[in-house]
Amino acid sequence: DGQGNTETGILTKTSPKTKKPSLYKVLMLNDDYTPMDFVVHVLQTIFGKNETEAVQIMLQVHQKGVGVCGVYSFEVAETKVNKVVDYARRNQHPLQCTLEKE
Ligand code: NFA
Repeated sequence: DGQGNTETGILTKTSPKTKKPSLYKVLMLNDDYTPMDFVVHVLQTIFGKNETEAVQIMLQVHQKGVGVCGVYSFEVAETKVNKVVDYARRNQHPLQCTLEKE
């Protein structure tokens, strides 16, 4: 119960130190040049979306200018952003992603 064990009479302390990690949204931004198929492919390979989900997110970004690819811990979110931007660059597409604290 956090203060001790009532059965044995031995008092223990639970550590108050652990915290739930903050969560971060990975946002994808629209541009006029990146092909829709490439965006769908990125959403499937880097964010683990199925074809239907990937197309929905891609269309949301295309129509609204921004969309949520997923919500992750800071480290995972940052790694995914870097993977997207790097993979897009290597394919000469301007596709951009950013992080936003939830
Ligand atoms: N707007 C891009 C096009 O018309 C498609 C796109 C969607 C780009 C989502 C970036 C993000 N080819």
